[in-house]
Amino acid sequence: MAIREILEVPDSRLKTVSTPVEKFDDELKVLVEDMFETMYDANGIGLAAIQVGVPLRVLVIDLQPEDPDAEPEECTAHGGHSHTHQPLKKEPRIFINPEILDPADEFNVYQEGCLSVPDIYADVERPKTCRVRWKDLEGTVHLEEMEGLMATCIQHEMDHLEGILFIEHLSRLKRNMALKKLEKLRKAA
Ligand code: GNR
Ligand code: NI
Repeated sequence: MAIREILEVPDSRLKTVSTPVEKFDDELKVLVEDMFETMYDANGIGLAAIQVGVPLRVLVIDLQPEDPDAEPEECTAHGGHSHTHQPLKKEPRIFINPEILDPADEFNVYQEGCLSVPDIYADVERPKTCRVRWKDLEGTVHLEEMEGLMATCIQHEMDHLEGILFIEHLSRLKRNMALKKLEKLRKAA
């Protein structure tokens, strides 16, 4: 397992249209493992393979819902003072060669972020629900109706497979403001 480098704008590789997986082999399993490790390390809820520079139609998602039954746990991770929070119940999901079917006519607005556009958040409108067909690591086909954050997230990830970033859904004015802000944050860092 390894954490891989996440590509950031304006890296032109993020504009690649990714190609379908044809070989369901050990190399694919290693890619998926590394993608999960990279995503968890970056505190993301989803990751497309192109974000680690691999132009294949592979997505990982973990919305990490809080486990309501779990005991709060002690945490001293962030520089000293101890506090408690609910531990996260991991719910890793793998989507290979995913396709979106029947996007709803009704739209939902969600404030999105992207690991490839760090520290920028903006409202994006997308179909509220959709059906998704995909393959797992064994090549078995699955079909499921998605709603809520999962519908939003999988559509954000599907965009990556077409070389599209969430900021491309914004008006030119808002997109330029976001890119200027990113430039400024980078200079300050
Ligand atoms: O971590 C992420 N959060 C997020 C929030 C709202 C909508 C989509 C996302 S996906 C993003 C991780 C990422 O960049 N995936 O491509
Ligand atoms: Ni993203």
